[in-house]
Amino acid sequence: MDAEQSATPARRPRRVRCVSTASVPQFTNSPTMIVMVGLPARGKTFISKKLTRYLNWIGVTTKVFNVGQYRRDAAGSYNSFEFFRPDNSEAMKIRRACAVAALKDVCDYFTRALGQVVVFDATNTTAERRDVILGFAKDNGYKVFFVESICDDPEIIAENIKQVKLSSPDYTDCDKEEAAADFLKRIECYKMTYVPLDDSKDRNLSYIKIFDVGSRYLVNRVQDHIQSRIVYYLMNIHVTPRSIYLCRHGESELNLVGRIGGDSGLSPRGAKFASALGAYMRGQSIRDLKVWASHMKRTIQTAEALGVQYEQWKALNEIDAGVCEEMTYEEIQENCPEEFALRDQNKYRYRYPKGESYEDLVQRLEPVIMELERQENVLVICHQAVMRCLLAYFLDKIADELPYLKCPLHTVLKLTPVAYGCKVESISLNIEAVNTHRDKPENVDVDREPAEALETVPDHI
Ligand SMILES: *[C@@H]1O[C@H](CO)[C@@H](O)[C@H](O)[C@H]1NC(C)=O
Ligand SMILES: CC(=O)N[C@H]1CO[C@H](CO)[C@@H](O)[C@@H]1O
Repeated sequence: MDAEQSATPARRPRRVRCVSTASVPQFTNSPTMIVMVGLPARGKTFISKKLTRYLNWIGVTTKVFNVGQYRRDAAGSYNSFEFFRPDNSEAMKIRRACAVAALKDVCDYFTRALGQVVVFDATNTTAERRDVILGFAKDNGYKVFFVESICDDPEIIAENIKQVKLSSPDYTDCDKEEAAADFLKRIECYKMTYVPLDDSKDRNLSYIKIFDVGSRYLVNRVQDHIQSRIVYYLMNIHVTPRSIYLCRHGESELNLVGRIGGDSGLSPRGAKFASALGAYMRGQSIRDLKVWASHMKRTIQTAEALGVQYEQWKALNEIDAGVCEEMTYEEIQENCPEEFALRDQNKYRYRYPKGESYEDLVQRLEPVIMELERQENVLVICHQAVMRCLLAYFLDKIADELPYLKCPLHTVLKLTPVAYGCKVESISLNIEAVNTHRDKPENVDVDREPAEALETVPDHI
């Protein structure tokens, strides 16, 4: 016993608890710069944003630095492609200064914000520019991984310009046709100096080249775990239009009585939802819809009512509440008030004794996300905590917000990728159900009164 403890013998002994960091392996000890390479309209910003969203979700702190945004801030309003001509020395100066400013901010992000990865979203089409970045990274002890997007299909490029470039701040008050023409000329300016990564000259660099939006890849010198995860992710994503439908099982017998977890079947209203869900999905008339459920009775009964084939994923099972399984919130407060408070203090990190945390759940769901990326139209019938984790991935929600995302029973969320993000439609199937959402109470102190702890518990029988 140390001096401090023996000096305060009256203190209530506290269970030593393990903060659940173990579920997130320390991916990298030196920060990594992911540097995008390629002509404009090759999907670099799309890849940057998507990859950043993924890395943050798996627990690797990541941020995008878009050099184009620095240019817009520095050079003021945009006139025309002339700005991007290699012989425009005034503009070149501005562009170089922007890159320097962006690199300085990268430094700050790694040192002050404790970031682990940055995605440097610039065109970086010349070997000289890449050398500047490599020198900078070497001086600071950062690893560099290049992601080059190569595409010469005019249709794909025209589509990309239409989808994202015309809504860029550069072209706000511009005629669409004129803007597209200007953008094509801008691409020509870059082409004058563009040197792709070279199989022989750049053979010591770490990179992935993505050809024609993923029809072919070339991967060179993967240095570590995080780069390998990035490569795997980039090889699984696609841009084919599709929708992902997320919902929970129909209301269960345990939902009715306010008990968490367990493995009960559907209530009569839950069964009604299951058939309504079947009707709704048939109304969407999707060819080749995949349906996924968990290994738990309530999702299986919901999926069965659809009358189509479905797959079962154990990874989709509800968060394991350990010793609190099948308890009501009132009972948790009664039997383990300290646990209840600790969970309210950090709901994302909190791990139920002999159970899981939300953070654990995200790690368990990573293969589900990867497969969702590979698939097209999918309906995922899952559980409240699971749905929150999946939703957070698609909507780019931070860990603090994730455990409080609203995922009511008997409501389908339809997610459709648009431009750089995801459109969400919330479809209530108009079948009553109990509310299972408990907001964070104001007082999260371990010494709070029971009434304060139970303030936000939803009604139940
Ligand atoms: C690659 O690295 C090797 C070993 O460090 C070195 O000898 C070689 O010159 C490098 N090649 C290039 C093209 O930089
Ligand atoms: C076209 C181009 O070279 N884009 C950027 C690549 O990154 C460097 C940073 O070293 C910038 O200077 C460029 O503007």
